[in-house]
Amino acid sequence: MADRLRDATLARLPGSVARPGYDRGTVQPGIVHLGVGAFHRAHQAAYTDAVLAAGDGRWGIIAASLRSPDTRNALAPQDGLYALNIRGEADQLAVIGSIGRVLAASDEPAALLDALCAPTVAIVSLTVTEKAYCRDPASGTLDEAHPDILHDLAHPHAPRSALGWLAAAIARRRAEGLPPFTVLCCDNLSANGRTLHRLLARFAQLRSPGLGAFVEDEVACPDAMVDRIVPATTDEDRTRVAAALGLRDAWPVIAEPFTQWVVADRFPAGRPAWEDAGATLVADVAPFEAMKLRMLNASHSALAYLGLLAGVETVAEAMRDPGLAGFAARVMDDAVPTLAVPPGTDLAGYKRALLARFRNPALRHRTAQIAADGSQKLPQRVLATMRDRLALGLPVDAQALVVAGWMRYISGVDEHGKRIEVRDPAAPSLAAAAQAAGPVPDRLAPALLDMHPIFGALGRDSRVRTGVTAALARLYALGAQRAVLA
Ligand code: CS2
Repeated sequence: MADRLRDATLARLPGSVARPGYDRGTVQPGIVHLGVGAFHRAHQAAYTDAVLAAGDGRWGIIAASLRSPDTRNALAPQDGLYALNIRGEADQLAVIGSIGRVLAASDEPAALLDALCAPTVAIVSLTVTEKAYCRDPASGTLDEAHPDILHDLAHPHAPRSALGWLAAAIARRRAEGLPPFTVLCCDNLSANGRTLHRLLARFAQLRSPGLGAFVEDEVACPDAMVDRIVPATTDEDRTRVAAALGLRDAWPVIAEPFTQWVVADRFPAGRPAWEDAGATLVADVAPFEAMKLRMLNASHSALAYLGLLAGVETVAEAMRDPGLAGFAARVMDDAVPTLAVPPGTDLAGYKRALLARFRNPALRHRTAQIAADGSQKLPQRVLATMRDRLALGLPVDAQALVVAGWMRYISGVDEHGKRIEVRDPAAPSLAAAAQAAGPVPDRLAPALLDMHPIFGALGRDSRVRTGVTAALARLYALGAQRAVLA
């Protein structure tokens, strides 16, 4: 079996593979990243790698997973190195060196807290997925009954949640007289920085009013829009990448060529010159983020639910069905009247580019991956557009069909009678509601729309109740591929 990718084997990579062009040994940790999944490694870590390569060695990353030790186990024996495989018309490989150390919070909690409290650390960034913020998705406020929040309030020095870790580190830095770090949310929430700031301040306040006020006044949480399609790595990918590297990499990441990062320029403790690596630093991220969530992520979710119900495995495959592809385009078009055009952007061009990205045949982005955690994703992707369209007096049939697709997914059986493995933090209560209602549109739609933390007041709106019930009836009667045409 081939040797493992690590510092000592880097020189053996073939010339075609890009690699860290800097001395990793002299890099200081300036960033702690929580949630070291594939997305972070294909996105922020790659931008930061370019900053290190340009000669600013203050911004090495210590990356931690809060749940599973798998990534630590894969990357620690590789000195944090891994391959980023860009797949499009051409195939490119680069070994990324910005992650100097990988931790698993579950078995190295003291090391993680020390890292968060290192004087050189100026930024803590996060990609922990929507559900890890312990918020009510409809209102964006802290779910104070969340088991992780209750746990972390009872055990503030042995936290489980991202909020718990941030608060523990901010409290210790404050006690030690160190300035706080800037907290950079890189998840697909709306107003992600402002939302995180609100959640963190509330959590800190529940710990102590003084800490709450400190977070409120002293901790900066800039907004950021992050974009790159990153399908989960498969064993086939591992084999292909190892063959190209001539070395074994336990966890390479796969991504599309496109990448975008729009960040609010509010970093009181300093930041890397990410703009030199292609990021856009702006005063206001809001229009970029709304465009991305409501055009890209909304149509992604549409393809995921409707495709999955029809038995379609990947986004590229869904895009080969003219009905589904047309529906994705319609979901994008429907968002447009609700959007402010971000500076330097043309929404028609953005849409064309999105459709081309979705068609990328080299990516196997599974509909099941995108369908997961819908209760946490639909509010900012689809329901926000629905609410704004209703306020503008515009029809909401397309959004209703996406919601209906999610509801049928929740029912746990696809159009071919095949069981769906529903992945959602609210799966138990959703499944109970779906089971009590049965696959009967008139009962299933209202039962799920009554879930207030997901739908809020929108679920009570008669236009929404009528529209979603009708869409669900169409979906059961015709199947997804025909329902999108009706
Ligand atoms: C996807 C996103 O899994 C999902 O829900 O919609 O991860 C999407 O691929 C990224 O946001 C693209 O930037």
